[in-house]
Amino acid sequence: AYHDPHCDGRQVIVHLFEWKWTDIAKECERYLGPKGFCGVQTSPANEHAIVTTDAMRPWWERYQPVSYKLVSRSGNEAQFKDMVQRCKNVGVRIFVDVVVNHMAGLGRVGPGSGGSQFNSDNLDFPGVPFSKQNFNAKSKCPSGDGNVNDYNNPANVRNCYLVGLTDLDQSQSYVQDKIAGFFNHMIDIGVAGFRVDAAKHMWPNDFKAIQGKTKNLPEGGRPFFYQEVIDRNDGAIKVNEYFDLGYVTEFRYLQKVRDGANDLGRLGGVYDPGWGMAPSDQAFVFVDNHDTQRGGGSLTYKNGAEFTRANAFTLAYNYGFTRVMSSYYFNGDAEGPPHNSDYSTKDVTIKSDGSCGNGWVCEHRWKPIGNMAAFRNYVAGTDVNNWKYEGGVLSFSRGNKGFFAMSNNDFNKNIHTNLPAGEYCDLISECGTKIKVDGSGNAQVKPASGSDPFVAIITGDVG
Ligand code: LAG
Ligand code: CA
Repeated sequence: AYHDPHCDGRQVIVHLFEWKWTDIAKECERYLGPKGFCGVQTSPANEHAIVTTDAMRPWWERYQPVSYKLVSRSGNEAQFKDMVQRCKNVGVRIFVDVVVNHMAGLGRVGPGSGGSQFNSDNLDFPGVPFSKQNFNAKSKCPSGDGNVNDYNNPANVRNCYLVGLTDLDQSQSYVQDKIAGFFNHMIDIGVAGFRVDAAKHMWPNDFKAIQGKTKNLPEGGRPFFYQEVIDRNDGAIKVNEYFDLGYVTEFRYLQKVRDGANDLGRLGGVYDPGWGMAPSDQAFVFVDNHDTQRGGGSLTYKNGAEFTRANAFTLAYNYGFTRVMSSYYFNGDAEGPPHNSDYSTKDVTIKSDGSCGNGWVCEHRWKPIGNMAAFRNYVAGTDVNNWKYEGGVLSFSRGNKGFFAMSNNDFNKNIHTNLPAGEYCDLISECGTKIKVDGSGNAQVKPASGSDPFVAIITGDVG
């Protein structure tokens, strides 16, 4: 019920981490719409704490909610509305990261990014309002220090404070109403769905009750939900507890695709039911996210070619619903987005070669990544066939609609494509080379450029 992203069959979401609403609106119009992206995952849109103590304006202050007013480091409500509308106009939907497991951490005080006062130690958030009785009481949390510290005990994971963040009691009707009201406000504005932060730390039935109070989209249908559930076969909480509530993040995929990007033959096993991985129609997959790129053992933009292979493959293959990470360059783990001297976030600038400036990485604009969105859209619903790993080149077809090949280095190889005879534009290089398929479906396959050792072709036009 919560698995339709409402983007006309498009298949790829990009997380524009820490981007301002004004820049996201422009990116929808100038790049994401034309390239066939389904949507954008935004950073949390609601009011958050302003952290100047442990670090100066770290990115993670946005995971410390203060109220559900739409005023954040990315912009105000008017800018948010303008973004949602402008993106929607070019076929790109907005998916908001919602942080509703908790409010700001102990020790934090107001004002927040929207000017609301609050005091975490007193469990007082007048901007909602939430007060002491709306939070999980110590008596419900089986943990000596009140923090989550035993992943083998669901009550510990879900009723205790995650890294000191004041834990809301979502079993209360009042709390559910406030959270659903926050979702409904964004749905009224035109948002199509949500990434549910820390879903693992909320009881599935409580969240189900919140969804029950959430309205349909104005155009009809249930909002899209994907639940952040980190399940690496390392505790009591399993992804399948959340299948009814939307897609679930599949973190075992990150490890599988990292290992495969260095040893391409292993990519055939990226979906491993033996590991308990979610089936394709439940799995939300990605090469990295904003947490794992800061020490989660995943590939990141810093890995260059391997990271590019992992992403191109993810989009070419047929497992899960896909998200691409789009980052800013960073050294320290807490470092916030590129900023001006007053700590306001810098604009995203676009250079003449299409790459981004001002400290933004824009992985989604790397050709073997961004140009694969159209491939995935076109071949959706087809099987992976003709899997072949030979001479360092991995290739496969998607039914008789698409063909993909990649290697660690340049290549030039005769391969069966499973496509009808014809001359097809390579999508990766934006038709920098054409691939000629003969009457038996074979082709001499050579990338347009040896520095981007990928080829992707489809039998029709890009979206
Ligand atoms: C998530 N998913 O389930 C987010 O993806 C992740 O980025 C969030 O942690 C986490 N859950 C809570 O929403 C991030 C940082 C933490 C940070 C937290 C709150 O990874 O490091 O904790 O956001 O801002 C910070 C400090 C802690 C401190 C805590 C409370 O790093 O030392 O205890 O704030 O004040
Ligand atoms: Ca909780």
